[in-house]
Amino acid sequence: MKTRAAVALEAGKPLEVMEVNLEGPKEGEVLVEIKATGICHTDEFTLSGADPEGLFPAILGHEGAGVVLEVGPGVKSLKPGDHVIPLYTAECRECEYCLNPKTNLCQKVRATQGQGLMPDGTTRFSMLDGTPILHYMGCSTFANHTVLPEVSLAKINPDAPFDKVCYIGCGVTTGIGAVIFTAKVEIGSRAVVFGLGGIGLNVIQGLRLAGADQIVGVDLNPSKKEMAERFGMTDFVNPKDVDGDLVAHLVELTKGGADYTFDATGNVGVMRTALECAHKGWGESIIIGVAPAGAEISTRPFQLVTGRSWRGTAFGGARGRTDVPKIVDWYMDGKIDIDPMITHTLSLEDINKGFDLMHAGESIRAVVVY
Ligand code: NAD
Ligand code: AHE
Ligand code: ZN
Ligand code: ZN
Repeated sequence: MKTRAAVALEAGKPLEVMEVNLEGPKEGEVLVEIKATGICHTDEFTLSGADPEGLFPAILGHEGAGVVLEVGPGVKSLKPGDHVIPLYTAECRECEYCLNPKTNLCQKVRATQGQGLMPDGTTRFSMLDGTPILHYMGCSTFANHTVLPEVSLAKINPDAPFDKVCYIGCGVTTGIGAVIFTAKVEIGSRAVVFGLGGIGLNVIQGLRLAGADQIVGVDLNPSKKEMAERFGMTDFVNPKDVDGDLVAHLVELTKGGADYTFDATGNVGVMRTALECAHKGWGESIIIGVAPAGAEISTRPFQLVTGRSWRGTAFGGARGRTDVPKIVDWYMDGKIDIDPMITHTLSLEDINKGFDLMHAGESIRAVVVY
């Protein structure tokens, strides 16, 4: 079939919206009509050329929601008409990783996914002249239709609005999951969140759900303060307004250091600050942000010797097929809020405006509706 897609032809160039060829689903695969997709900072990261796994030409996008149109041979858990959210972290429920309760990093399709290919080592997308186009993060939601492995799809409540729950495909789950599944934050905790964008706001929302007493937000952009307060931030710190050492300021503000800190910026300097303002003896710092190729984190080992822990999380530690449908239900039941964070809705033709809004710090989430 033919479908419309925004294609990343090369790093650092705007996406080009065009008609592309899409082959139907093979064994264990599913054809999905994407109804809406968010634009995450990680799409920008890969498009910029900073991603060591970035390959071109590719169809980016990993924060979508849509409807199953067709299933390939052997697919048992999905049928045409099911509403689904694509998963960049699959859940096969049978690999060594899925069977270990300590991780959500299913490896069933990860190797080929990182090469922009389906599990059989081929791509389903091509240009009209036949040039192959690569998949991205196993999702490619910047196409109106896409093909995914069955294990990379979560079946969700059919009443859920696509233009809102697409955000659960990455930002919402990553932020809330980092608090609930990775850090397992306790009632009464003090926390510091660095970066109040599409991920950091959901960390804040997760901290409020978990019953944290103090939720400090840190951002260089003061326009992020209002929305963060709406989601539960109790204190705002703009590093530009702090005289002297930021770590010392945050330790004082949290009365000795935070129980939990979260980096949602991708800046390795910020990651160090986040570790060092965690409480001596027990503070945990969770890295969510994705840093560019070649970047490295550093600190004095004494920071760890004296009881702080440095951890990381992918997709908030969520097991997609199990947890994503539950998070959709939390939204449908009013337990979490998403709508105010979707600040812009665009057509596919205008997708590059979504990247411009992100660069200008004007959007939280821009969502493309097909
Ligand atoms: P975003 O652009 O919406 O938000 C980033 C925020 O960080 C902005 O508000 C910006 O002003 C702030 N910021 C930048 N530099 C800062 C600094 N030095 N100090 C304080 N604040 C600073 O991005 P997003 O969509 O929220 O993504 C955040 C990060 O999380 C990105 O690196 C993204 O790639 C990553 N991410 C990781 C996962 C995962 O599974 N680990 C999932 C999604 C996104
Ligand atoms: N490809 C990059 C790393 C990118 C990365 O860390 N991706 C996160 C999800 S970001 C979503 O917005 C992730 O889940 N990583 C785990 C995984 O298996 O990819 C690089 O540095 O090579
Ligand atoms: Zn993302
Ligand atoms: Zn698995």
